[in-house]
Amino acid sequence: MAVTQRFDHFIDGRFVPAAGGATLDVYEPAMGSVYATVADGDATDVGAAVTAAVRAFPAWSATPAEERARLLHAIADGIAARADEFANAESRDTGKPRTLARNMDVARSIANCRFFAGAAVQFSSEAHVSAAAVNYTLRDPHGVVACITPWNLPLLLFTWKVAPALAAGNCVVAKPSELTPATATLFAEVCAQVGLPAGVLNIVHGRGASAGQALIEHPDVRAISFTGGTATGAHLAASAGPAFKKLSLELGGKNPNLVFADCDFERTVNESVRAAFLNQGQICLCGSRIYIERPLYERFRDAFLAGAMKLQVGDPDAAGTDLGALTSAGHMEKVLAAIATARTEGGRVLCGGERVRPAGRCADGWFVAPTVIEGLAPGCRTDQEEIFGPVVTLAPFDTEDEIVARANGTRYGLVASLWTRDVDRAHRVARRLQAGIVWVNCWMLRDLRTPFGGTKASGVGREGGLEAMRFFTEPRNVCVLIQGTGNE
Ligand code: TXE
Repeated sequence: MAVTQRFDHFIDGRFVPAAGGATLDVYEPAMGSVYATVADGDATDVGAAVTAAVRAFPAWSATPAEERARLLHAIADGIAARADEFANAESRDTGKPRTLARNMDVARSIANCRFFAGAAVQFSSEAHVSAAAVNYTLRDPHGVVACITPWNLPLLLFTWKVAPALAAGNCVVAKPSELTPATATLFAEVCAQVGLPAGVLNIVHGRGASAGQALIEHPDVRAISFTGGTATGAHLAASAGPAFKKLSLELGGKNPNLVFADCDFERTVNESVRAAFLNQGQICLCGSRIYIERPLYERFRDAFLAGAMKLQVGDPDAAGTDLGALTSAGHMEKVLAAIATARTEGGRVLCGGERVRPAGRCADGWFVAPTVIEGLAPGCRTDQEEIFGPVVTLAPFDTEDEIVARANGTRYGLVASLWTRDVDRAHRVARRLQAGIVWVNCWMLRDLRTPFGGTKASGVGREGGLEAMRFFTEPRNVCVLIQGTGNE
């Protein structure tokens, strides 16, 4: 296939190649072939981007919140006007179905920009009044902040970080995943069109170990918002911690899905299938460990299997496709290796378990069939490690205590779902689960005002709503004595 596109950095309002001229290949996962190149940035490019951001900061931070909000709405309008183009680019770059890119990634990205446009003008700070004094808290933007994003939801997570950073008055240097640079480039085009001042948003492409590392080490970068793998998050914390940079880390998950026998059966099965396989299972929120109360086990398993086997795997451009390709060949190999491990651990593969080669143009794409496994013992690797693909395990349980312990028994703590009609149980179990988010009788029902993030190895800090605005600002308390009250 011809290489038809080139994705450059966006620095100081202009698209520029890497200073050293290096590029990386960008693959179309559904075809397994190269379709574009992307700038392979290094410390020189990061330096230029940070310099532009530092220069832009005084004017941007002094820009009235209403004007920052207006620009974020204009960016949202710009994405909406080109929604199909964004969706096609996201689908081609990631391998996900085009309709999913349109209905989830692009729609949520528009919502992210609008939501934080609102936050820019509605953000307020606290006052603490005592007999002797009034304390009030000023919240200033940090200056230059880094937003580092992964390949599974490229535009959705990019806007989830960049929009609040800009809303709070920061200038941004963003580094999208080197695997999926396309929609960040379209986003930069929109920013330039709507008149976002040069240097306010800069995008440096390239590998994590070079461009990403230079970005987190740059002394003028005061805060880092990162979503990605847990190992990379640990590395970032070790690099940025000694420089006392503010860090938000959204990392992996191994999320339990607890199905009680009194659940709304049909809804639970349908939503559990969606939770397991949406975006090819490549969402940190996916429910990959399904535990079913024993009296319901066989009925649930059979219905779940039927649902999984109905899913169409194939060409992301085809209207009926449910699952597209995984985002890289390396990741596909990792997922297939995890399935092999499950087999050696005694797991029975009930469906899937292998690569799929669709007929036609996608025969060399990186597709894996929806895979359902049962029969694994608690504590095995498959029950512990994030697979991040279309692979789910089923196991029965007998008691509430037993299942809470098993649900909590991994190093992760991102999200959990539980399915029951017993309202007391719902509240009781939700309180005991070690997770940043617990969904009851639903999955991935998002309200952008709520705190979003995980505990344990799933991360540090929260995004969403005011949490994001607080992360992207530095509080300064001002204490004013009131003389003459007799309390001074
Ligand atoms: O992500 P990385 P990887 C999980 C999933 C996956 C695993 C590894 O299990 O298999 O993580 O994925 C940048 N300094 N998730 O290795 O490396 C990198 O360039 C600065 C869960 O592909 O974490 C990219 O932009 N930046 C996750 C971003 O970090 C660095 C989503 C994420 O890449 C860097 C994705 C460095 N030293 C994977 N090294 C989720 N929580 O949703 C890398 N990067």
